[in-house]
Amino acid sequence: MKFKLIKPIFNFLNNFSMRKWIIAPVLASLVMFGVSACKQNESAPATMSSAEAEKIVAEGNYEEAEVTAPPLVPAPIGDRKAKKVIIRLETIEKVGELEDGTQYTFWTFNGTVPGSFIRVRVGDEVELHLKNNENSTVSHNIDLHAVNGPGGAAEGTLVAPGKEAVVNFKVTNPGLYVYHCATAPVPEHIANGMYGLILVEPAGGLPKVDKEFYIMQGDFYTSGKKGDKGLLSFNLDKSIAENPDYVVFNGNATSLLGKNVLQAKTGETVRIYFGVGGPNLTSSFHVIGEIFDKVYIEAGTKVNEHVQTTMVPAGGAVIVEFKATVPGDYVIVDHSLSRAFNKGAIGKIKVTGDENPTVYKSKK
Ligand SMILES: [Cu+2]
Repeated sequence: MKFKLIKPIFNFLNNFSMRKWIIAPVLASLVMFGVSACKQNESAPATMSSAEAEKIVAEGNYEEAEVTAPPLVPAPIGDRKAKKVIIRLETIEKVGELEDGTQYTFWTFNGTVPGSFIRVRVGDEVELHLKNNENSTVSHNIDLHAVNGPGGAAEGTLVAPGKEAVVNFKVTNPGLYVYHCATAPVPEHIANGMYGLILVEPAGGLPKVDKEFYIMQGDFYTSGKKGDKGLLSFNLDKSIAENPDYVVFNGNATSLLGKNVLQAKTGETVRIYFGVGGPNLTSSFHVIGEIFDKVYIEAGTKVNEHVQTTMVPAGGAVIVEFKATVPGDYVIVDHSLSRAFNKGAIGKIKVTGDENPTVYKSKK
């Protein structure tokens, strides 16, 4: 999805060390609100006591997590200790484009498809604020697959337009997890673009790489057909039949093409955090001309090596790594290739640098 105008309003200041003096009293109120809301709902995810909340605010021992729009990811966590982090997401309904001239009313987290990339580490205490923009037409919530708790926090975050919910959860398992809206009818909310990724780094962090990118695949079911101009809407029958008009990366058929191609240099190691929002299709994720040196299988802890294509389920993710050794254009696809060449699931990584004839050369 192309996003031109809306920048998340919660990124209003950059320097948190100064900002916390402004936010602390507000935060104290929000934490107390969250505690009180959770107390009324015994099935809500883990809460903290009011004493704990006051202690954290008094000590200033918390951090506003940086979140990023695709294809960017926040800076690595590295070896920092577990701590309390605050994450702010806002559900925003907005018109964007599936491709040039083809408009669609996306439902989003923070105004992008996929939603903001969240990066935390195992052991962190997360205080998640989910606001539903006042211009929304329906309620939304969030189910984070990284959460141990009813609905992955969905029950505790269901919010009407103009309202905000706060939930607290402990990050217990490392890995890369999908989050998505889980408000009924769930397939429609997801089909409109309501998904994203949350990375939970292990203690000590992930191995260092030179480049990191964030890509999610989604299938879109419209009232028209691919390439139609104007504003299209969601089509329920096509969604039930699992027959999308568009299958795209990052919400738009050209999100990783043209001026948006990903860039790397020869010799650099590249890591891609890839997820599938769905709502229906799996992905046969492949980069033409590259071999994944490492694949974190199903985005868990186990690593496979020397993989050509990795299968990613709807509501699942994978972490892949490769080294860029030969300059050129490398095409990213769902290797169910009609989706790539006819429905939009195609992107590109451009590798620049010196030729490497010992690895590859061509002569015509
Ligand atoms: Cu929703």
